[in-house]
Amino acid sequence: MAGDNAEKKNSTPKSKTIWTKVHPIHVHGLQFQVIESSINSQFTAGYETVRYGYVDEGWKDTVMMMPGERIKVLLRFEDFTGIYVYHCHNLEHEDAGMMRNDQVRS
Ligand SMILES: [Cu+2]
Repeated sequence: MAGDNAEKKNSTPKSKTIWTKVHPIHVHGLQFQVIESSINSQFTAGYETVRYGYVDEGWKDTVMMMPGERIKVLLRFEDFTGIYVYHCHNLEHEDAGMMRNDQVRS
């Protein structure tokens, strides 16, 4: 995701165990498209159990991310500049640090 808030993006979560869970990642204020995804080979077996149930095409405000998955998204910041929030919709993950800001400047 775009932005210049590298310090927050590189912070360490309070719990490392949440990274092995599924994460419904939500972006506030706009929709996006998933343009690329990949899975770490360590997590392929789990991903294969659900891969045909996933639909990456189309505009979204939330994307389900499997453990070990990386995605590249296309976001259109056209309505305003400022801080956009993105986070995991699992409340315990949000509370453990999976809520971040992305500063958008014109
Ligand atoms: Cu999560």
